[in-house]
Amino acid sequence: MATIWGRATSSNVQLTMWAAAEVGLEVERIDVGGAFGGTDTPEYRAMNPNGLIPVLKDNELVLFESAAILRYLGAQYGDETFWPTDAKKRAPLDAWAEWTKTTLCPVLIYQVFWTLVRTPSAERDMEALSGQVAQLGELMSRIEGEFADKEYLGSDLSFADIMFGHTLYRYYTLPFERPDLPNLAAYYERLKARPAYKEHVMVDYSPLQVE
Ligand SMILES: N[C@@H](CCC(=O)N[C@@H](CS)C(=O)NCC(=O)O)C(=O)O
Repeated sequence: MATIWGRATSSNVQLTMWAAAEVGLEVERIDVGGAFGGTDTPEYRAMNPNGLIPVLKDNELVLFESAAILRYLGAQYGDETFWPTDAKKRAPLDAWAEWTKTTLCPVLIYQVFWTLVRTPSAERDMEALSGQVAQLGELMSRIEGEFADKEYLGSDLSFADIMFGHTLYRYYTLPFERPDLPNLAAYYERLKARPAYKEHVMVDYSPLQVE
């Protein structure tokens, strides 16, 4: 059995747990990070010198960075749909995975989520937030067309859906106005119907809420 270190409320942990479940890898999750602490010990720093979550241990392999963990799980345990071995099939999926991590998440997680959930209300910059929310809607509209004639980013669920799809629980549950994107909304409904998404991604983040 593999091990993942990281609290269940962390979006980066969620995507690795969801990926492991989808590729059929049994994982024991150990609560560290946030209120649990435990990321600053020499033992933990030896696994991840950044002192961040998640960390995966699979036999002798110890790995940090959620995107690297996701790609490892795909390459090691995923089938041809989840992780196409043909680079020409995998690369267009990877473009959306990378776009999620480098373009979408900085706005959704590190700006909007951070402001609404992790910043005391008296300190929230609501003017900046409204610009960020508008930017977020525009970013989401860029991926809307991907779901016009298919159910997932590839032919069925792939590593790219894990990276992109895990962001949608927060996108659709945070209190802000969203543009009408019917294909994206239908895609989110499909994800919500997956047991592993429900278990690992649709995790109540109210313990992180500061007033
Ligand atoms: N680029 C890293 C970022 C990891 C990261 O920032 N993790 C956050 C949680 S999402 C963390 O460790 N925060 C400190 C904590 O929870 O104690 C990754 O994708 O794994």
